[in-house]
Amino acid sequence: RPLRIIGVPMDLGADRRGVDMGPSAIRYAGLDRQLTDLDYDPTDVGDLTVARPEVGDPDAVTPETGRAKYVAEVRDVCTRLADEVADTLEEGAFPLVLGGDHSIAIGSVNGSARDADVGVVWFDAHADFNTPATTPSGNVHGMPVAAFLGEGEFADTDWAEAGVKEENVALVGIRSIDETEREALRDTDVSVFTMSDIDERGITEVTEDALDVASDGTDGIHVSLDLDWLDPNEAPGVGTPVRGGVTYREAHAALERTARRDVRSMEVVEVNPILDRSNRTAELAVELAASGLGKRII
Ligand code: DIR
Ligand code: MN
Ligand code: MN
Ligand code: MN
Repeated sequence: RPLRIIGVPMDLGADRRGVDMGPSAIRYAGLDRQLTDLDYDPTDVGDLTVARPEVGDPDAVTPETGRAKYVAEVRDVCTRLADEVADTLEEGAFPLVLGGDHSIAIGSVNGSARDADVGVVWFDAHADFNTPATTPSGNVHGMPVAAFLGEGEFADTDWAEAGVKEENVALVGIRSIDETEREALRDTDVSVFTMSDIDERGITEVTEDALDVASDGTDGIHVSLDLDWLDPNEAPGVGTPVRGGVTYREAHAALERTARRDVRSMEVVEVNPILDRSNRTAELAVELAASGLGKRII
């Protein structure tokens, strides 16, 4: 099975420098080898070019964008990433995107949804549903779900709004939401599965529900895996850790269930090697990507 690895060394959507080294760390952790063992035929197309923070204007506030740091640079990268992902699918290969901060999901989802109806499963501690009007931080990595759904300032933007239906989006493992973000989320048909849901119902049942949401009436699922979904004890190399995340086993169980469905594209994001311990978060990213792509114990 042909697969394309697309690196996106993006750190303009988050406050912590170092997440731009995520794609290198994930490759170093043995991604190519894992994929080959799984009978994929990976082609690594290298990294997209991302502007350095010194070049952009962090505090650009425009009537069009409101408060969203480096949004012009993020838009430029996401536009190119969307093309790359769409081309990959058109050529019959599976797109595996390596971040970089989570703002790049705006590009991945747009590429995946260009010629198909897609659902999205979002494994994350955060809901990533802020808009330039609601954001407390100004960081675009807290906005990608709102962006690809065309909320607020992202409405009718050709680079952000992706035509994905709210009813086909499921957020899983959520435990940190800003107040205004919570209110906006309640007004939508996005499905939110919190850590409490996982506590009460177990990871398998919750994951199956999320996969049903994303599959219902769609041509396939885009899987977005933010490593801060896991407990920080397991995944220390992330910029915005939140206690009380999923365990190592729960994470694998969820991605093993995911692999049984019609997954058409995937991204692993927010690995920050500067904050990591001996690259273990990048190694975890590789393992979980492998589970999500069909790796089984026997
Ligand atoms: C926060 C943090 N909700 C924000 N978001 C993060 O900045 O909008 N997303 N860390 O991954
Ligand atoms: Mn995220
Ligand atoms: Mn997160
Ligand atoms: Mn809406």
